Amino acid sequence: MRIPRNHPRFESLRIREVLVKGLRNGIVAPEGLLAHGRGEAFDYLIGEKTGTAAGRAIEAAAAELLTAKSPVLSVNGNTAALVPGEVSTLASIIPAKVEVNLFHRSLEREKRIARLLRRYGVKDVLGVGGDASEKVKGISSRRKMVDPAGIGAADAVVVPLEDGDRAEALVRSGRKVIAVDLNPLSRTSQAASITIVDNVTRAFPGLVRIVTKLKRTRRSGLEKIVEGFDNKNNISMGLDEMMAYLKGWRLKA
Ligand code: PTJ
Repeated sequence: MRIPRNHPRFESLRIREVLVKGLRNGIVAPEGLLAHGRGEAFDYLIGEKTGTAAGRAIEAAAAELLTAKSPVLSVNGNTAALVPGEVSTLASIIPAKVEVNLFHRSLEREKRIARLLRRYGVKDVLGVGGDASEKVKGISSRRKMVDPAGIGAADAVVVPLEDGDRAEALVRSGRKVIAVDLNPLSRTSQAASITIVDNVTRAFPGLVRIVTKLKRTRRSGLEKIVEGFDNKNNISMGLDEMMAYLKGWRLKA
């Protein structure tokens, strides 16, 4: 469907169309549309913008990724459909590896996502088919299989639109987990080391911007940013921002 540019909900409708197209092209799982619906509802509650707390989390995540020895961006269907270019740019500027890791696993979809990412410039897409040969302990879903060259060897993993089990297991394994999740109450958000409560469509361009800016910062400066970040406090701050935004609506009524 062609959405008129002057439609007041243009961006939201555009994103929906991208996901529907992704579903038709075998990139997005049907469940991905439902997950997006939940995400959209939370996006409404934060005013569909990157708040101060999310901005802080993006800065801490950028610093974490720039100081990690072996950072990995984990990509699922929704992320591949929504921000393929930003995944590619971010991977090259950090630099980080890119691994396909699906909750609703299918070889066909893994291959399609890998092809899409390669088209956007990712040279080496990990985790496809038999390449995901290592098991992460404590995950019951098929997401447990990871690439030994990617998440298997990673010390920091970016997990957009994640399910709680894997986030918890990755944290337990000693890895730093950076979640992008619009729901601040999800198990993923609560378990992650750094939680970016923002739409992946804003968080990834934000990460690209801040990583580019911090790339020239000394390691000690980056470590200071990471050490000064408290995830629980930051999530609370984000919830306060959300409530203040909602209160604004109450006064309008
Ligand atoms: O491609 P697959 O097979 O790996 O499947 C991907 C989905 C998203 C279906 C799978 O990971 C899943 O079922 O996820 P959940 O458990 O529904 O969690 C998704 C979380 O992402 C929810 O908390 C949503 O609020 C949130 N979310 C949805 N859309 C966005 C989002 N967060 C950030 N940006 C979004 N655009």
